Amino acid sequence: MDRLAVIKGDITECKVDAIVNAANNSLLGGGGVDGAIHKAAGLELLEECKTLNGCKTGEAKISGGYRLPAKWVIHTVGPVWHGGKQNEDRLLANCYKNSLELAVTNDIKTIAFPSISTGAYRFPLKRAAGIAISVMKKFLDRDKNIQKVYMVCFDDKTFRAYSYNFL
Ligand code: AR6
Repeated sequence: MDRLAVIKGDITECKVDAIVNAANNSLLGGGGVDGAIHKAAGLELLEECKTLNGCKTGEAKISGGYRLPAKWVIHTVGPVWHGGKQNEDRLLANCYKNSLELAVTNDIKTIAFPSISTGAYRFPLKRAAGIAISVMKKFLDRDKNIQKVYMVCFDDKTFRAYSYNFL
């Protein structure tokens, strides 16, 4: 699968058409990768996000990238982990699926994802990695529009989890 790569790095520095943000339902910013993306993009991103009317868990919305190297930001909201019986697996899969679908709709060819829900939202890392990689592989198998998907891991533990599932 040469159209999918697992890398270690900072997603705000990725030179791709779109980066994905692990946002919250308000889309008005927060900590973690969300905070880093807003900081790097500048206040205009927040201004545009105010017009998007939030986002439901598992869904995705698109904005400009402003001062980021990426032209677009796709905002998706992962599930908060509540033990696994509140549809968390499906909602996480929907984040990846809906973000990729929105990318295709907007003619985006290269896209970078962070590890959605595995920080503040406490989704178990190995389980999240399995879901993410399987959704991305399945999507790329049937859709030929997207040229490259990067899974961008911020730390070693995350990198190991996604690399393991990638093999
Ligand atoms: N580049 C790539 N990955 C990053 C970066 C970065 N610059 N910074 C952090 N990560 P989290 P969540 C990783 O908590 O669990 C926010 O406050 C981080 O190490 O950012 O979906 C939102 O507003 C972890 O592996 O997202 C929501 O309220 C991964 O990104 C809430 O957190 C996700 O961690 C969403 O929580």
